[in-house]
Amino acid sequence: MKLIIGNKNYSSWSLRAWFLMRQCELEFDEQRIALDVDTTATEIAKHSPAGRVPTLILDDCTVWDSLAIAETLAERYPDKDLWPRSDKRRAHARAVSAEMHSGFAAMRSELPMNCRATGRRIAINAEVRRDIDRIIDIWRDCQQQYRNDGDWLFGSFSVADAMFAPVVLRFRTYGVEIPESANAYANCLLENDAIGEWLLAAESETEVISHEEIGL
Ligand SMILES: N[C@@H](CCC(=O)N[C@@H](CS)C(=O)NCC(=O)O)C(=O)O
Repeated sequence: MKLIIGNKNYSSWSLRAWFLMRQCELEFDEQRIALDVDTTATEIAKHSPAGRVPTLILDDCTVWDSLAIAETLAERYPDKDLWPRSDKRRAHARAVSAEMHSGFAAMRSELPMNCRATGRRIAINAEVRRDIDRIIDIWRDCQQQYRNDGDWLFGSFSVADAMFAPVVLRFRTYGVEIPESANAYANCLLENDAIGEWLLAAESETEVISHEEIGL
């Protein structure tokens, strides 16, 4: 199968699908399409009717949208436990993943993912603060319930960790101060080999998308 992604430096939705697949040791080819250049729309349209990345090309069909990709992979590779096995835990993981997927618009627009930038400072407005606080609550709640089973949000790695991975990178870029417990989760993610691989590739990219370059 092949995963179509955008720039590793900027494309947070691409990171979600890519990280999930890499961390779960699914074999795939990847094709990167540079975002925000003259050819972007034409190149993406060759693969995705929605005109968005990530898009997953399977032998028998094409799936676009990060959450649909996660659900399709979870169905096709049940042995990989992409979602937690316990019904209750899986429902919780689905709820926070959907919340991430459909929400946090303020944080996503004000703190764009920019992997290679660090030490950026921005003024955090009330809406962004609310998003950050809610994310920290989600992580704390998961840690209180499942930490005994492992360092990931639901103990073992799941789709939920892929969904929140770009948030950790945003906090890192903009130096968002987070409580110790949230830091422990962020560090678990930042020390992950697949995330390290993604960051290295992001650093080697040369394209600059000026409207994503926020903060001093
Ligand atoms: N809801 C979609 C969002 C995908 C999305 O917005 N992707 C952006 C890149 S991160 C994109 O493809 N933008 C197209 C463009 O910049 O032309 C998902 O979960 O995959």
